[in-house]
Amino acid sequence: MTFELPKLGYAYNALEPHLDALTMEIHHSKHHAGYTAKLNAAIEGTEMSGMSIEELLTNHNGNASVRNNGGGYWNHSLFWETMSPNGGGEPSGELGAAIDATFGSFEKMKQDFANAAMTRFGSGWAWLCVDNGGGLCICSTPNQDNPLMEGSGNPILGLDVWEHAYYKKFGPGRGDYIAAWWNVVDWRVVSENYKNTA
Ligand code: MN3
Repeated sequence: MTFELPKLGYAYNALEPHLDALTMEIHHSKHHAGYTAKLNAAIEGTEMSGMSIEELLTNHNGNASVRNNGGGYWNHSLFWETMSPNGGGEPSGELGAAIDATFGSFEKMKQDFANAAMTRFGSGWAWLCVDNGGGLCICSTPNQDNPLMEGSGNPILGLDVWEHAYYKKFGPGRGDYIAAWWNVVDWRVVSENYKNTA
C-alpha cells in the first residue's frame, strides 16, 4: 500500500487574496508531495508497509523519516481539508457551543490559538483538538509532529506555521498570516471533525 497526495477540493488560486496561489501550489505540489513520496520510500519493504497513517504516527519506533514524513503527510491532509474559498465566519451548533463553554467565546479561542501559533519557535503547527476526555484544547507541536503521536488529542483543525506556508506573501509577518487564514477556515468541515472525534 502506498500513500497518494490528496487532491485539493479547490484551485490553487481559490484562497486568494488571503493565501496566495504560488504558495499554495508549491506547498501542495512540492512540499506535501515530497512528504508523501518520502513516507512511501521509508516504509517500502518494511513491516510498517500496510499500516494506516494513524498507525504509523504512533508506531514509528523512533524512525525519523516515518515520523517526519508521516506527520507531514497527515498534517497537510487535514490542513487542506479544513480550508475553503467559502470559509471564514464562525461555527454554530455543537462545536460553537463547545468553544463558548471551553474558552468563553469564539474570539477568545482565536486569541489562544493565535498565541499558540505565534509562540511556536521555529517550524511547527498549532492545533485545536479534542482531548482524551472529550473536551476541546489548543496546543502546538514542533516540526511535523502532531498530538496523535503523543496520544494527547485528536486534531480537528491545524495551522501550518512553517515559513514555507507564508513567507512569500507575508515575509516574517506570521501574525498577519494567521489573521488572513481565519478567513478561509471551513468551519463546516471542522464541525464534522468534531462530531466524528468528540
Ligand atoms: Mn507545510
